[in-house]
Amino acid sequence: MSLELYYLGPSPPCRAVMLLLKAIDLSPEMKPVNVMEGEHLSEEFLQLNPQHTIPVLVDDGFPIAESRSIMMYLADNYTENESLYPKDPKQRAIVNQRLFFDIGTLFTRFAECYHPVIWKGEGINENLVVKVEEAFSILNTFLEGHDWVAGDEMTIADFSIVVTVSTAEGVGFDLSPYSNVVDWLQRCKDNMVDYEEVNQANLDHFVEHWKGKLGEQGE
Ligand SMILES: N[C@@H](CCC(=O)N[C@@H](CS)C(=O)NCC(=O)O)C(=O)O
Repeated sequence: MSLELYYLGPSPPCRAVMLLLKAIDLSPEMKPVNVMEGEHLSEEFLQLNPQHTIPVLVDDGFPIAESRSIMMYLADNYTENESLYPKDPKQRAIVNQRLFFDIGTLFTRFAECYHPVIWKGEGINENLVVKVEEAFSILNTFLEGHDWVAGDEMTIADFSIVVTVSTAEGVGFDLSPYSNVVDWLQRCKDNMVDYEEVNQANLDHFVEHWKGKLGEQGE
């Protein structure tokens, strides 16, 4: 069997997959792809993923992109722990809903609002902040009375959403109005295997790099 993950530590979708890998105690061969240097546009990488994004998992020659589908695949094939991605159709539907809420609403709104700030040094657009706040309110509602985003067990949706939420916090989005989210984030930090190493350290590295760049632009 050969299993490889093409990744870069600071990348949010890569961090989500890496948190799941720790949870299921699986160690694929790690293949760094430096997107800053354009390595994701090489002929070899485009063969694996014409969409030229990381992460990409390659399982015995079978490549799969998109972090959430990678997590579905890993949970279906590489763990006996059914609670991470339940087989029951209704429970699975809730997990899927949370994953699609993340890619379609939470992360998307965060990226629309903050990527111009992060990558282009632009000022913050308050109209877009309102949309991010609305998405965080919805997440807060999902968490009402529940320990995890899809119910009472940690699932792959928690890995997906925790990288969005922690990255938002890392670039200055105020989580304090969303008390369920604040409590859940602490629960993730306390319960996800190697959270500090896999998510926090890579996120801190990303934020440091970003702040350094902002400083350069301000000079
Ligand atoms: N929805 C994708 C997003 C992947 C993504 O955009 N990755 C970034 C790094 S964080 C990337 O590879 N960017 C290079 C590109 O889009 O060409 C996922 O969850 O895997």
